[in-house]
Amino acid sequence: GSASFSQIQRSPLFSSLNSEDVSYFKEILGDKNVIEDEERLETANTDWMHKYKGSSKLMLLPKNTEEVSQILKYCDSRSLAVVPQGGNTGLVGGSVPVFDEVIINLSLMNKVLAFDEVSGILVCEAGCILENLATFLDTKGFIMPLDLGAKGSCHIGGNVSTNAGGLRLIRYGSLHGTVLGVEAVTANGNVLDMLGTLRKDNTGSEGSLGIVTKVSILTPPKLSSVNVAFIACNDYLSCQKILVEAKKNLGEILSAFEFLDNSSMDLVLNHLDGVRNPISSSDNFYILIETTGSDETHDREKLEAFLLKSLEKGLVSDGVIAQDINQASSFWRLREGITEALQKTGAFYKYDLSLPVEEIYNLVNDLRERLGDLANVMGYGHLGDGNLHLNISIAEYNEKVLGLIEPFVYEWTSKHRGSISAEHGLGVMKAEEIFYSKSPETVALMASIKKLLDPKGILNPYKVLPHSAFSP
Ligand code: FAD
Ligand code: 2HG
Ligand code: ZN
Repeated sequence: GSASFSQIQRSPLFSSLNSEDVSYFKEILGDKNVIEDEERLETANTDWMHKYKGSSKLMLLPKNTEEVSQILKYCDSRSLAVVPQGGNTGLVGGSVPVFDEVIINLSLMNKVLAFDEVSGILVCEAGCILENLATFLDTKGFIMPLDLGAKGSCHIGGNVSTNAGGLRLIRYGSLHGTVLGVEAVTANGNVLDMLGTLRKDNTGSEGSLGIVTKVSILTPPKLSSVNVAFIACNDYLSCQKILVEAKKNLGEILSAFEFLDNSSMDLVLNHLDGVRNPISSSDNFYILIETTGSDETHDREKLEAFLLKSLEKGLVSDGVIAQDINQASSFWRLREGITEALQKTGAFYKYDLSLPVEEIYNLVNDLRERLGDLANVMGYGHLGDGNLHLNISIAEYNEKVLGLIEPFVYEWTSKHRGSISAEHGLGVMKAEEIFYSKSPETVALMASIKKLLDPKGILNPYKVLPHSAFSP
């Protein structure tokens, strides 16, 4: 396999689960929310990519904050390590146990608690599925400020804990900005109620500092006019110029700017059913542009004029604007479906990088040159945010090829002052690589915060921070 679990040692400081523990959990949660069933454990132990796999013997399904608190208080006193789990859609192996950590899955905590129709402030439990929240808000005339391909399964608590980015960041900003407050439980079972008051900065801790139990989030109003254009262009320089033009000409209505290269397009066309390239002659790059505004005629005119101008300037070789919502979804499918299509190839390596926009495709080209015909290199992502998703697909996992990719990709990124963890988090995949994008001082500070909030280190061990951060 490609996961580097084999290099990690189980910490001898943690105890092992015994039958008394299980009885205690049954007492507080009820029998049916203490899961020992092998099939269900198999699913909960395995990550979305089927790349990381733990061997937990127990999954707990708390129904409320009080139960989360009781669980953690007990686990802390017994030195039982735990892994908080939301929708288990994470892409860095953060949401599954490495060894036998107890899985605390939040899926039963799925209630909307309050919605203020004037301010747009939503308060809900952490286990709410993102898409369900979006559906709920739709009836009220609002939308979620974030959207991502995993919306049908991921939880808002998981989104907040990884500070997920996604497809609308260019418009609504980072979740840090729209999450107004959280309620969280720390390792010793203390409930921190910071709901709705503070602009709390504990997002992005990936379950290593506490379990998020409730979230308060500012939601934007739903606007009546959404348009999606799908365009092709010949070279990466044109993609950058189109981005600049889109920001200038579409300004306040721009709500997504996504790109994929032709190998990503081929992958999607080959592996997903019912998709087709809306551009008749294939090209090297594709860009999806979405606008969201309040005046259909005005917005559409703007988008059409923008497209025409880009064609005249020779930046765009061809382009289409979706005629209806079905066509718009079919354009989105080509971009959002890449992760799912990759899943259907033999094996893949995944990198989630922030880089200066002008450097993004140089890395893709450099890696392609380095790997030759050993593997297929794909570049796509949130170009408007300077976020490249670099994926390499290969028939089967191969240490030699991995050795050509790492540390090359990390060093390349570090050299260009980028981040090796743009939006997916570090998880177990990149805990040891944190120094490529954070200074030793920053990592030391993160470790001391961790120590303060979780002295025994029971919360999501082996994730986010490197082993060395805890050695004297
Ligand atoms: P999980 O995978 O269950 O957990 C992720 C991490 O958060 C783990 O470390 C876990 O321990 C921790 N955690 C979960 N819930 C809690 C909680 N309540 N309290 C404390 N810690 C918790 N990510 C992006 O940023 N942008 C994208 O565009 C994007 N697109 C994706 C598309 C697909 C098809 C897939 C499969 C994934 C995508 N992701 C994306 C990655 C992933 O979906 C997001 O990171 C998502 O936010 C994870 O939510 P989850 O509920 O599934 O969390
Ligand atoms: C996306 O933007 C997700 O589609 C997943 O963040 C990226 O699969 C990936 O590498
Ligand atoms: Zn992404």
